[in-house]
Amino acid sequence: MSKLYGVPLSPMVRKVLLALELKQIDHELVPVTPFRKPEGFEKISPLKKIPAWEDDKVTLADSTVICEYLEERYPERVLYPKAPEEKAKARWFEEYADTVMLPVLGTVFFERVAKKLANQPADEVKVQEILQTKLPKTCAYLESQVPETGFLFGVSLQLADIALATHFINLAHAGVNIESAEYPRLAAYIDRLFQHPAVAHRIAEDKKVLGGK
Ligand SMILES: N[C@@H](CCC(=O)N[C@@H](CS)C(=O)NCC(=O)O)C(=O)O
Repeated sequence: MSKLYGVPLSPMVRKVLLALELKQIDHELVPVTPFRKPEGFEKISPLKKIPAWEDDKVTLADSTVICEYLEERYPERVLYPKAPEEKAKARWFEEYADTVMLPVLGTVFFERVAKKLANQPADEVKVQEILQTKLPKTCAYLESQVPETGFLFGVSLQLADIALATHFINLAHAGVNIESAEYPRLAAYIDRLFQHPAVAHRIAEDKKVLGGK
């Protein structure tokens, strides 16, 4: 059976999990956390990061690389737009999520939630700095990009939406919600993302792990 290495609370692992769920691809989740990586993990993930993927044909690292592979190998439920200009834009959103949202939103989650799970103290000074300086810039940019209705490329949820959703899920787990008074389009778009059944399912699964923490 194909294997996904990682844990569902990692935003990049959740991105792949959502793609697997939408495409209904059987897989086994092999738990690997950023805090504890198995001996020899670099043979599967050269940068020792999660997620990594292993199946009968390949071993791959990086959520974007894995998702593009899944799209080409399992094209039944399409997760990227077809038109080249839209597909390029979708890839841009994945790149933006990876390069900007992971260090900004991901750090808030890491400090407040992941460290708590690992019994380590949060650096709240770092969190406040991000919330006051970096997060507003990210939200302002996304406010200018997201549509008033539906998802980024129409009525169905695609990979670009998932790439953004996964970070907003973790931000919400860290107790930060995007205010509709400040970012009306973005807040409404996030509501639509969170109401999508696959996304809602992942949030419910996360809450089982997080419990009362
Ligand atoms: N560009 C990568 C980023 C992966 C990444 O940074 N994963 C984090 C967890 S969300 C990780 O494994 N960090 C551990 C480390 O950097 O050693 C992707 O999209 O998969």
